[in-house]
Amino acid sequence: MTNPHGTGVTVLGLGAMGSALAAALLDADHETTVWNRTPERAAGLAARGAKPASSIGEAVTAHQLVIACLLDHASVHETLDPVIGRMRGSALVNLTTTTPNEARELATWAAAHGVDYLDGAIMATPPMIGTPAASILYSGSDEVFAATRPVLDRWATSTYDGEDSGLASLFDLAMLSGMYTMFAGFLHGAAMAGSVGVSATEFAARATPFLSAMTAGFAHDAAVIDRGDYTVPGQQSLDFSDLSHIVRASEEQGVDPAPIAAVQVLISRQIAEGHGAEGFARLYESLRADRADLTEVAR
Ligand code: FVH
Repeated sequence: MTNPHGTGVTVLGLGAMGSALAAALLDADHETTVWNRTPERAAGLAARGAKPASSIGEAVTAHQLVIACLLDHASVHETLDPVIGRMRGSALVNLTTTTPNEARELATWAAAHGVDYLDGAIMATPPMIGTPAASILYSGSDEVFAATRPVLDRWATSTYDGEDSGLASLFDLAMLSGMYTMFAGFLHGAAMAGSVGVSATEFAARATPFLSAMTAGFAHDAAVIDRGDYTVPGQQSLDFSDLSHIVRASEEQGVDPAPIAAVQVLISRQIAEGHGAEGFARLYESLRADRADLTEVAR
């Protein structure tokens, strides 16, 4: 599909990530206009051939494809509210991290101003942009996704998750939730080992192969969850998975048991509801969005 938005690109936001995105476009000889709230940050890119816009109005009217890579949802509105009326007919690809509902709000707001909206979630760090290791998820306008692939593919492997603008963000944040919880678990283990003088480096060397091997269990648990039958033989039961001894050991070593105690809460909840003989994957049921008792979970 040819790009009705032309080949030139405007990049708004020249932080670590926005600068990496703009640099990759310059490397691929795209005409690139850049804008940053603090204009000095455009100097390095200008030296490489980018055109710094002298105002946000000039930036969003320079090209019909506008990329936003700002801090958060509020900064997107703060930047574009004054000029959205001048963007009718343009495509806005927003790579700023937002919640799914914030992405949907931006899509609705953009549509009300005649702007096609594609949301993106970057699964990479700035140095990875333009390398095969980078991945970016997209959702929202399929027309913008198809038309701008030659630009998007300069940065990363591009995956389109559907027309619901919130989906890219949802997958991003769901994966980050898994990652941060895993890292918190690792740090808790390191603190336990550290309580007897074991260095974090030594603990990491011992924990990495074990934890890596354990991720093979994701697919098994996923199959159990999707079948909805936690009684399938061969699973480790919740009664067997009681973690109160790890909580106790952590306290005995003077280490805050918060990460493992949170898991124990989920286990205890299922055992209390009579599911102790069922498999560990049943914790999923403790976390389901439709559980009324979850509305007060920490924000
Ligand atoms: N860096 C990373 O590894 C991650 C990878 C995953 C995706 N994130 C998201 O990308 C967005 C930008 O991240 P960043 O790394 O470029 O962030 P900073 O270096 O802190 O730059 C922030 C830019 O946002 C501008 N900005 C902040 N507030 C406002 C505002 N109210 N109005 C206009 N612009 C604003 C800031 O401008 P300045 O401070 O230089 O004037 C920077 O250009 C982000 O959503 C990550 O979650 C990156």
